[in-house]
Amino acid sequence: MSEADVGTAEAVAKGNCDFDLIIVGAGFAGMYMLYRARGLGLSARVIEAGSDVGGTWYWNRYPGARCDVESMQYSYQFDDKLQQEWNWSERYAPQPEILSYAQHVAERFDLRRDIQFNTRVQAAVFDEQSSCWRIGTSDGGSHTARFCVMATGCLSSTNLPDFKGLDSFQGDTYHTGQWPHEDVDFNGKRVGVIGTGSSAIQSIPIIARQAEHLTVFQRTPNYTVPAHNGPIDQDYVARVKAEYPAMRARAKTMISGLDFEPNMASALDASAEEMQAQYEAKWAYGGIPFLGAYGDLLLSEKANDTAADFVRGKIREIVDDPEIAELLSPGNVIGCKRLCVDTDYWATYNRDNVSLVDVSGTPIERITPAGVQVDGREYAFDAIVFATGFDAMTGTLLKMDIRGLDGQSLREKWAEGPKTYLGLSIAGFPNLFTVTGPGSPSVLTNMLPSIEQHVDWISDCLAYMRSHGHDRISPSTEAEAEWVNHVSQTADLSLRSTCSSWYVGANIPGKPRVFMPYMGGFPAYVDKCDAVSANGYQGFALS
Ligand code: NA7
Repeated sequence: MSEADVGTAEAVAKGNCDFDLIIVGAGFAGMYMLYRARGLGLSARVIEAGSDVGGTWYWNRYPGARCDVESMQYSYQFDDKLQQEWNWSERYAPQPEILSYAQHVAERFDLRRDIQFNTRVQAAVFDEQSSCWRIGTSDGGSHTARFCVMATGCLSSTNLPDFKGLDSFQGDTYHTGQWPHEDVDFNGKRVGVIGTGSSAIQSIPIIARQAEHLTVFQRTPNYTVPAHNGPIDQDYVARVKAEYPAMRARAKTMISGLDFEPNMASALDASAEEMQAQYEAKWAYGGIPFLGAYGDLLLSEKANDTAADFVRGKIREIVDDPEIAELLSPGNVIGCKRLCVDTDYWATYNRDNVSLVDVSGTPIERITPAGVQVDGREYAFDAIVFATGFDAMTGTLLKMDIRGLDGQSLREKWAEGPKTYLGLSIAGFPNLFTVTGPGSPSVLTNMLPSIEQHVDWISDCLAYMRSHGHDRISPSTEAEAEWVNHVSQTADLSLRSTCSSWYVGANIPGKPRVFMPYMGGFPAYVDKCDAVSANGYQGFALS
């Protein structure tokens, strides 16, 4: 769609926009933004590519898909009745339940009437004369709005590597991030899974139980810690519900935005016995809090090695075949890539119907009509599952043709990596906001509180603009450059920036290698955002 095709000529000529706000995406960010916009009396329209709400949890329906944040914390807190009335069934909520929760929120607040489903935004162009964003959509439609909020998610653009012969495969293919809505039955089938990231680690144990044979193609082994998932403890639920606001407040003081008790001591000061006991306790508790075993696990390689060694020991303990255990053992920094949380992942390799193919030295050569070819050998399958991840954080934004002042495109602006002010706004793109955009803590934190913090900040900003008679806001290039610099310097302090992960865009050929999320932690980030708004939106030009 070209710029000329986008927009309502009449509205543009009048200097009016069709809506105060267009929100792109009806996941948790878009839904809450709509709720807040309505509360401010603003007219808003949400445009959503899927046929219903839920975002990430609408698309990622693969077997075993589950949140790696505990249920009682992975929910909205803006409405106490909502958090009191909703009941989670498991410690870690499975995808269908999170999707039901999103649907419940949509119904409870009657959100769907302002959401246009099955429509993808293709272009967003700022019209300088009218100060309206003109949004062009896949159905050929267009709308104008004073403000545009990109609530497009961090992991919403799937990555399907450009394997030779991809289209030649005669069997069924699936991507974990675009899973069909119908049940997929692997019973009696020969299945290949490509990838060993979080999606693969969650789905492999379940596919293995169904398939006649499962072959996993692993390029880089990954660290995972058991979830110890199960039915949620009702006493715990009652305790949390009795003190939900206090728990939420505690979580906000944590770097991760998660309420748990990290041990801030150095691993290097612990004796071998203390360390073993500490890691065993964390392993028994399960999940991402494992990385809170010591305060320096992501700061010192020597400290990190102690945790990595412990997990490698667990792999050797669980996996019967020492050669397979060795292949499954990651050699890099634990927590550098996002730590995975699993149910029976390592033990799955003890099954007779599961094999592991190491493609680290001999990449997948091609997809053939019968299956996958590696090192001259063909593996035949009835189905191939691509668990190959996402073009994270920037992929979805850059798929759209977003143009700001002077027709500058976001693709040009971000050619060397994303540049934002606070991960919320972009110099040269007035009245455009990104929820959990690159340069904000986003994926390094519990997403729900981070989403709410961004949406609240944007809502307060819109209210401020209205009360001060402003209709345009844009960050200065200086404020943006300073923030980009700060994000990059902060990333350098942590081991997280040292490996080839999707945090740095290393999984996408040609993507600039930049650590995208902000590593400074949730509390420091919130303080910065609050200081910016308290100082009359410091770093922004308002007119
Ligand atoms: P990830 O974590 O990006 O994992 C993708 C996996 O696919 C990973 O093991 C990749 O290996 C592998 N991959 C990608 N391209 C290839 C090729 N060409 N050949 C072989 N293997 C390949 O995505 P997920 O969906 O699992 O998880 C994303 C996030 O969702 C996760 O971090 C949680 O936050 C939830 P590589 O490591 O690049 O060598």
